[in-house]
This record gives sequence, structure tokens and C-alpha cells, in this order.
Amino acid sequence: MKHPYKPLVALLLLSVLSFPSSAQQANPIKSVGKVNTVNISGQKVNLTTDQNAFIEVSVYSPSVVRVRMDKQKLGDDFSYAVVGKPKQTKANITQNNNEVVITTDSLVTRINKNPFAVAFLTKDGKVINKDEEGLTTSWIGEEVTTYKHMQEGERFIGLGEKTGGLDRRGSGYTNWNTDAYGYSTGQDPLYTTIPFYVGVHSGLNYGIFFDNTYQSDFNFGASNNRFSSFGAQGGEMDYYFIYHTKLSDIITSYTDITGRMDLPPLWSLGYQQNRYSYYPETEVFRIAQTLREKKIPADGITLDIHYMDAYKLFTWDKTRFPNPLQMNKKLEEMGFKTTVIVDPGIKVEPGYGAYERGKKDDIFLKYPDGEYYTGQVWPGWTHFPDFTSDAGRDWWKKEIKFFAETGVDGFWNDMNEIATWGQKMPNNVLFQYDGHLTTHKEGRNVYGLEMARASYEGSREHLPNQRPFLLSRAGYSGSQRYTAIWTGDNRSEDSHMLLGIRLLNSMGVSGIAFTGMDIGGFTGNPSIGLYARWIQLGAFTPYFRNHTGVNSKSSEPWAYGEEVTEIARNFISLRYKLLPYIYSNFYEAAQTGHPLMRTLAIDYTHDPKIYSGEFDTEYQFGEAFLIMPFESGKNYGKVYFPKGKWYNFYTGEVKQGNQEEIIGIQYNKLPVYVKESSIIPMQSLIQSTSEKPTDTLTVHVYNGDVANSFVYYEDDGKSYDYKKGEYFKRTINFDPRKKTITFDKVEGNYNSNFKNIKVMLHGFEGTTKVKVNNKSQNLTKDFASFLDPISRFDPQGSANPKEGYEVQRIVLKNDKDKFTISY
Ligand code: NBV
Repeated sequence: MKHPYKPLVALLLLSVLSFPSSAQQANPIKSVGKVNTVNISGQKVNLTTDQNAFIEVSVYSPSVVRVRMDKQKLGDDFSYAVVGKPKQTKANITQNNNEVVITTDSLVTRINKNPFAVAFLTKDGKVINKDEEGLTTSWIGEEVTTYKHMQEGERFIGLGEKTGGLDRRGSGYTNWNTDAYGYSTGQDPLYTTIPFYVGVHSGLNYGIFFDNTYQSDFNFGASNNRFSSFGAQGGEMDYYFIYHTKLSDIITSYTDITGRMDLPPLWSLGYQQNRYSYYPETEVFRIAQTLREKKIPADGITLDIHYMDAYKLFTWDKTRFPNPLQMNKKLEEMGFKTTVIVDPGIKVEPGYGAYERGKKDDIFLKYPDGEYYTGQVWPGWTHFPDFTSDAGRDWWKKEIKFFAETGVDGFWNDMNEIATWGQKMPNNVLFQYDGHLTTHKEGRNVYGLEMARASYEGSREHLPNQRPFLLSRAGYSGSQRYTAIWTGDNRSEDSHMLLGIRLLNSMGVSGIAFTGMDIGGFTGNPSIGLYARWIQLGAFTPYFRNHTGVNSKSSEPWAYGEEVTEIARNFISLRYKLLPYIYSNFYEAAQTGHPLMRTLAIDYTHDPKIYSGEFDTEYQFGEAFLIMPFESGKNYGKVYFPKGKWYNFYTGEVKQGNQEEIIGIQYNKLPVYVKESSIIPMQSLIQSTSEKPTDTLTVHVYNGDVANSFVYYEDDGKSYDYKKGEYFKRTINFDPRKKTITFDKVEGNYNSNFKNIKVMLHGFEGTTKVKVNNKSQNLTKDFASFLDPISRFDPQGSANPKEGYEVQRIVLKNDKDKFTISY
């Protein structure tokens, strides 16, 4: 019988014989190869290899080294993320047959020649990070990847808006800005791309920023036990290596490179009320009015897509909002600012102004044959402005004027991943990429960044000397220069509340200091307990906005019963009292990039406990507060106190650090602790930032064993006059060795809101007298109390004395000159 597969077997045999053996086969992976030429000039080394790779290693600063590589001549040095320029740096560059060595004041970079491989070492020779031998950098087609040796015990944190735990070891991630409605707690990718992470091992820490806007992949030992890697589907290998002994300095260097936020308007740090959607205008007023009546402080109302006429951008629905200017003026009088949502999709409808104007200026994204790309979103079929061109951004900036003229103060940039129905935007859509024409593959991840930039620049132009508020869903490294970022369509679930905390912490360590999540959850309805817990936590997040979806129950602070209303009022009020502290922390973020929400990995980097899944949602809010988030419904929880001493914020009770503990958790009270030696300025309760607090600033000082200082910062909270010296800034120092609290001389020309300073001394039992500039003064007993009682626990309500504890205090004039309190 004839064998059924005989002809096939013969064919296979023939093909094996007639093709080269596997040793001779072309390698499908192109490695970077062996260095052929080296050219050293100033702070830069240019190399070529026998595999035709072109490499440039340059010193950006003593702590930052940039590595660029391509399998063709390096292109134009262009980046949407990078604004920092290389600093003139003392760099000693030498070479021999085997390597090139670059030495700066803080780090040694060794470039191996055969094959090309990079290692970064401390000055005393410890390896901080090095290419994985045998793999280094290679290409598979257009995909380029650098492989780094996985160090013993190495942990990875950051990478921006990424789900998962604080320590990302063992996980892999993709960056591809995605509309992730109701995402799961392990979903990846989400909306925003921040290709920056921090590696931690053996008492060392470093940062790597991989500046490539193609879809990128990071592997921190996922499905392999050999390396961590980062790579992209196209473009150059282009990364910045950052080394500092302190993690917080790595964030500062990263934001030297990618920029920092400006000071936000003070009102955007107050409470924001939102839903999808409040309309008509009477409903907007009802919400605003109710907040005032119920004495729930608030500063912002946000209008979602129903304010538009049939979802057409740059229009108002005339029936729902007949006179937006008047409405916004009235809201302003009530102490509210209005933020409107803006989506990038412009409806294709002949006669519709924005569509016609966009066509006239020819600014929409196109296919290669010149036809406009059309995708479907809320208004139906739409075109999308190309924000990666001056023309596209200029067009948008002109359009923004429409809102500026109707009294709008903030712009909420949504759907800018780009989100389209079908979730599969074609790759052959072209992006101008500012003179470097490219495809969707390279353009997508910066679309959100450039949209926010256009909105920011537009509002700067049309709202003269007024700080705009910008919020964006999608972004890329550098977004912090223009906008706050929120975590999109989360779910009303406990796990999402905790995930949200980790997402915000991760963004914070990745250079985005101004972040928020939908408090209460976007999809679904939270339980009463969950809502109560979430709103408490919200008070300790940078952007504090309650938001919910179109199909969910109302989610205003009074929607969950009287008790929750009280809890919400309590914590929102606390937020307002804390504004001097919060605003000063924003000033710090603007100066250094240090986020308000700080994973414990920033200050306790080498304490293994803080990475454990049990404790990795704990965070600091500014340096002073330690926040312990817990699911609702928990009566007890295990917490970890990092080293030092910690004061219970509500009772003053002191816990010793460096230990785990089970604490009781009350439904109405988020567990909050204060670090020893903290300095926390607070003001009297106001209902919105348009209201002036009383003229006394209360400065809480917590006794401790370590010296500490706090930069107090104040200005008008709305204009850019601070750039011309109109600010009031001073450092407040606590020195337990000298037993002094010093208020340094004030810098700046601004007159503080506060005539007096009340210093509240926590943990200074037994101190009854102090000297102020050597003059003896008696202390007075006072009561430290941060919340009002909740009626369930206290049927007499606020008639009863507040919860709190006794401290000593002194009231002094807010003198601009230096003064010292000695105790
Ligand atoms: O504009 C409506 C919503 C908005 O409320 C939400 O915050 C965004 O993340 N938007 C998404 C559009 C789609 C919602 C299903």
C-alpha cells in the first residue's frame, strides 16, 4: 500500500537537505554586536558596532546617564517627554581595548566593548545595574529590547498607572494607552503610559526611564528567572539611568528630565463634586446649594458630557444650559468653580462649527491616502485633531476660548487614549509627531499628553494670569507639566479602593504628583460602609473628587444616610483645615517632584516589610501623615509602623515603629498616624477656598527624637504673581537636640492671610513654659481635636465636647523675621 504521507516526507527531507544547517541559519534575533569605533567628545561617547548598531552614551548630570541605540544612524533627538537639558558635568572618560569608562562625581559607567554591554556602578565598585551578559540589547524585527541582569533580591516599583502590588518583581507590563472601562484589579494596560521604574536591591536604588512611545513592554522577572527587561515595538532604545542614594532624589532627577507641575489653583485642592452627568443647570444649582446647606465644604462642580448639544464639543445644550456664563458666574458667587469635560472626537456633521473649522485648518488625523480617519464615539462618527502638530494644538487652543468666554475654569480631558468604539484604532493612521511623521503605532501613547498640553496652553492663553485646572485620563511621561491624572472608570468595590491607592502611589513615585481616583467608584454602587471609607481616604489624596457613572445611584455625600453625611462632612472639613499643609506640599512637588501621596518605599526603601502585600497600601500623605487604608467592614486590621515614633492622629497615643500591630478600626475614622517630629500647619474651617479662614494659622508640632523641617508656603492661590515674588515662604524647624522650634525669616513679598500663629505642642508633657526669642512665656492648655463627633456614637452630637486630647500651646504674632521657641 502506498504510504499516505510519503510525498510529504520526501519533500521535508529535501527541504532539510537543501537548506543550511541550523548553525548557518540567519539568527532571527539581531544583537547589538561588538564595538568597532569609539568617539569621545565632551560628555558623550559615540560608538558603532560590527552589527551596524549606532550608540550614544551621554552624561546628563553626575547622577544621570543616557543610553541611545539603534540599528541605523541615530535619528533626530526628539522627545515629547524630555524637557531637561544635559548639565555641564565633570565626567572623566577613558578607554582601553576592553572598555570605555565614564566616571562622574556620583557614578561609574562601564561600557564593555565585546560585546557592547553597559554596567552602572557606585564609586566604590558596587554594581547598581548591568546588562545581562549574553543578551544585552537586541532586535527582533523592529522590536528592540534591553535585558538587565536580575540582581539578588531585586524589587521593582513605579511604572505609573499599573495594577498589581507595590513590588512588581515577577510581573510583566505593557504600555499601550487603553480605554479600560470597569477594569479588573489585575488588568493591564490601563489609560496612561509612564515608562519609568525604580529598581531596589542590596541597599541601592536606581531609576530607568525608557523614552519610547511605541507600545512598550517591561518584564521584571515574569516567566523568567534571569533578567528584567524593557523594550518597544519600534523606535530607538533610549533610556536614562538615574542613580542616587535616596529614592526621593531619583524622583527629583526624573522630573528634572521630564518636568514638573506648576502650582495648581488652590480651589482644585478643595473637594470636587461630580457625576455623569449633572444637568440641567437647576440640578447643578441643587447640588451646589445642598453642599452649602449641609455644610459640606466644596470648591468644584464638574460637568460631564451631557452639557453639550448632542455630545458635540464646543457647544452647550441650549435647553439644559441656556446661559452658561450666567450659571458659572452664579456658581462662582457661591464659591464654586466649573470644570467641563472635553473629548477629542469632533462629530462629522456638515454645518457644525468645530467640524467645519477643523476641516478648514486641516488638523484632523489622516490615513496615508489623505482621507480623514473616522472613528465612532459619543457623538457618532468623528474625526480627531492631530495634537502632535502645532496646527492641531493651535486649532484646539483657539476653540478653548469658547469655554473661557463662558466662565469655565477647568478642563477635564477624557477619552484621549484615543478611545473609539471597537477599541482597535487602525495602525495606518498617520500622526504628524511634530515634524517626524509617523503612524498610530508611535503616536498613540502621546496623544493624551499632547491633548492635555493643548488644553493647558489654550487655557493659559485665554484665562490670563489665572491658573487653569487640567485633568486627563491618558498621558505619557511629562504629563505632569500640564495636568492632573485620574485613574478612569474604577469599580465601586473594596478591592478597587485599595487598588486606587496603589495606582496613585505608583504614579507619585513616577513623577505624577497630582492624581486622583473616582471616590465612591465609577461603575456599580458602593455599600454604605465602602462609600464612608472611600470618602475618608479621598481627603488624603491629591485630587479629591467624587464621581460616578451614568447608571449608578447618586453618590453625593448625603446619598448614603445621615451618618455617612456626617462622616463625609467631617473628613471633607478636615481636608479644608489641612489646606495650608497640603498646599505647601504641592509647592514641594512643584520644586522637587516629590509626590503628596508617597508609597512607604520613598522614605523606607530598604525596609522589606513595607513591600509585603499585607502592608503595601500604607502610604504617607506628605511626610507627616501615615495613612492605613482598609476595606470597609473590617473591625481590626494588621498594620506596620515603620521605624520611628507614630502619634495616633485622633488620640495622641504614641506607637513605637518598626513593628506590626493589630489595631481596631472604626467605621467612621480612617486610621491616620503622625510621624514624630512632624510640623503640620492648619487653618480654621472654611466652606470653600473663596472664603478666608480666620487670621490664625495653627502649627502642630509633634515631639520626636529626630530633627525635622517643613517649608511653609502661601500665595494668592490663583494667579502667577508668585513667579514675580508674590509669595510668603518660610522654613519651620524642629530641633530636639537644641530643644528649639524656629520660624525662619520669611521670603517673598506676599502678605500672609494669617496675623497670628498658634503653636500646638504634641508630646511635650511637662513643658509649661517656653522662651520666645529668649523671653520667657507661659504655655496654655488647649485641646487638639480634628473631627466632630458622629451622632451614632454620640447621640448629643456636637453639643458634647469633641474627641481629642490636651496639649500645650502658645499664640504668637506671625512675624516675618526669624523667631525661636526654646522649650
Ligand atoms: O463622559 C462620560 C464618562 C466619564 O464620566 C468617565 O469619568 C470617563 O472615564 N467617560 C469616561 C465616557 C465613557 C464612560 C462609559
